[in-house]
Amino acid sequence: MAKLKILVAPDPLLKQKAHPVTEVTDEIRTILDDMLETMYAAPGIGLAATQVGIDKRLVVMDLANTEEGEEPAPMKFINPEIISLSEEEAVLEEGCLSVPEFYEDVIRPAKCKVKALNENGEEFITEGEGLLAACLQHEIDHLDGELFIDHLSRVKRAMIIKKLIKIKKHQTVKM
Ligand code: GNR
Ligand code: NI
Repeated sequence: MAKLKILVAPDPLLKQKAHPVTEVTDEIRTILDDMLETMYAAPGIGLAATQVGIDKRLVVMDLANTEEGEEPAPMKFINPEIISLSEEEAVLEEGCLSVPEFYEDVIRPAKCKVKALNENGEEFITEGEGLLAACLQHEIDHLDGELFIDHLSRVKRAMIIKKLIKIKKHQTVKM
């Protein structure tokens, strides 16, 4: 297992549309495990391969509240695709490991249905609402080069990017 480096906006790699996985191999299963390790260490509830500079349509998530005693519930998605979205919308405060320290309300379809492959290359469908729906859409957005701040007003987005650039300028390289 290896912990990967999470890219922080603005980074041109975060704006790239990731390519589908053509074959589910041991290499893919290793990347998914490394992504889970990276996500748990961050900590976060989801992570897309784009965020760790890997150009593949891979997502991991775990929405279990382990602080409340729930067992970890890792989820792995290969080539996830939204197959339906509700007309009804919902607002949820989102954060992102690639937009650290900023939390904003995002309006999205309240429910979604996603088709993906599991780590054995078998197709499955997940249907969700609430945090699961928001997280699935947030992660699939990453694979398409979109961040949650792209759902905010231009003014809010520009303000956040400006602050992130300022923070980066003041950072010294970690050795
Ligand atoms: O850790 C995360 N929390 C979160 C909260 C609300 C909606 C989406 C998320 S995903 C985020 C981790 C992340 O950046 N995934 O891409
Ligand atoms: Ni994110």
